[in-house]
Amino acid sequence: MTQAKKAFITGITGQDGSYLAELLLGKGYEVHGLIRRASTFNTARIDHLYVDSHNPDARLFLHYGDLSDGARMVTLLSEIRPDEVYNLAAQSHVRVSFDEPEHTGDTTGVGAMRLLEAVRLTGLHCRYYQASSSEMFGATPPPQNEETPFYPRSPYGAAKVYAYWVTKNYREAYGMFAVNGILFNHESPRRGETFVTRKITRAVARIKAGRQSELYMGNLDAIRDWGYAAEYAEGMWRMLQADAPDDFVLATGIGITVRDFLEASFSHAGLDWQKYVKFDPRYLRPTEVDALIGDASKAEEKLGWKATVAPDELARIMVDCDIEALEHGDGYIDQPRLSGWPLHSELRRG
Ligand code: NAP
Ligand code: F7E
Repeated sequence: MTQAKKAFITGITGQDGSYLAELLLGKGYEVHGLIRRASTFNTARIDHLYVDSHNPDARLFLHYGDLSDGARMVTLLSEIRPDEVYNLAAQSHVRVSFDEPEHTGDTTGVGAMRLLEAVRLTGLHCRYYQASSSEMFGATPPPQNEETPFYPRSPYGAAKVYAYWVTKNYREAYGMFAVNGILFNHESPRRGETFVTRKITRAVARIKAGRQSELYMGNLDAIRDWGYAAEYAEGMWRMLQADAPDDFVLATGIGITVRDFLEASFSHAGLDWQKYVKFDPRYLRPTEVDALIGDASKAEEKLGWKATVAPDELARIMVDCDIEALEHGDGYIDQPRLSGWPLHSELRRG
C-alpha cells in the first residue's frame, strides 16, 4: 500500500485554508495545519473536518505556531516531514495593513521567508506554495497576468511583493520546487466578515430578516475580479502537481465594481441597495487599487484550470448562504457549490 501524501498548511483556519484542507482530505492526504493559540476558539471553518487524534481514522492534525517564530517552523517541518507546504497564513486585510504596517510586513512578508528558510534548513524535498496576490499589481492597469509589473499600493501589497520574490529566489538559488499562485480576489460564504463581499452579503441577509437597517461603505467605484474560493483551492493544488515549478495567475477575467456587487446581492434578495447603503470615509484607504482584472490563460493552458463561477453568480451563492446561516445559527458551514468541479474526486489534468 502506498503511503498517503502529507501536506502542511499555514493559515488553515482561514477561508482558503479550510477549502484546501477539505480538498486534500478528499484526495486522501494526511493534512497538518498551523494554528495560532488564541483565548477563544478560532477553528470554526475547519471544525467539520476534525476527527479526534486518538481515532485511528484521524487524518487532520493541528499544531500551535506562528509565522513570526522561525524556530517553531523548523521544529514542525522536521517532525511532520510534509511532501507539500502551502503558505496561506498572512495578515490579509489591506485596510488593516495601513494601521499595522510593521506587523503585516513581519507576517505577510518575512513570514514567507522564515518558512522557506525552515524548508531549506531541514533539507526537505517538499513542494512549496506561496499565496501571492493580485494586490502586488496595485496601480498597474488591467488586464494583469504573470508578466505584468508590480506597483503595490499598500503595506500588504508591498509585503506580498517581498514574499513573491523570496519564493522565486529560493527556487533559483536552492533548486526548490517553490511556486507563486497570484490569486485575484476570491470569496465565499466562509470569507472574513470585514471583506467587502461578505460585508455586503451578510448585510443583505440581516436587512431581509429585519435585523439591520443601514450599511456603511467606502469606495464603490473600485473594480475587482471576484471568483469563488472553493475552486481556487483546486488551482493551488494543481500548481504543486505540475512537472516544473512556475508562477500562475488565477482569476475569472471578469471585473465588476463594488456598486455592481451591491446591486447583484441586494436584488437577489428583492431589495434596492440604494435605500440602505450610506457612505463612511473610515472605509477609504490612503491609496486605493482602482482596478484588478486577471488574465488566467496560462493556468488554463498549463494546468487545465478555469474559473466557472462569475462574480454575479458568486454574489447569489453568498447571499443564499448568509440567509441560511441566519436561520441555522452557530456552527453553520456551507457545502461548496461548484458547477464544473468534481471537488472530492480525482481530477484529470490538462
Ligand atoms: P484569511 O481568511 O484572512 O486567513 C488568514 C490565515 O492566516 C488565518 O488562518 C490566520 O489565522 C492565519 N494567520 C494570520 N497571521 C498569522 C501568523 N502570524 N502566524 C500564523 N498564522 C497566521 O485569508 P484567506 O482569504 O484565506 O487568504 C489566504 C492567503 O491568500 C493569505 O495569505 C492572503 O493574503 C492570500 N490571498 C487571498 C486572496 C483572497 O482574495 N482571499 C487573494 C490573494 C491572496 P487566524 O484564523 O488565527 O486569524
Ligand atoms: O476590498 C472597497 C475597497 O477589503 C475590495 C484581500 O483578500 O483581495 C482582498 O483585498 C474593495 C476595495 O478586498 C468597503 O476600498 C468599499 O477597493 O474586500 P476588500 P481587497 O482590498 O481587494 C486581495 C486580492 C488580497 O490579496 C487581500 O488579502 O472594496 N470597499 N467599501 C470596501 N472594502 C471593505 N473591506 N469594506 C468596505 O466597507
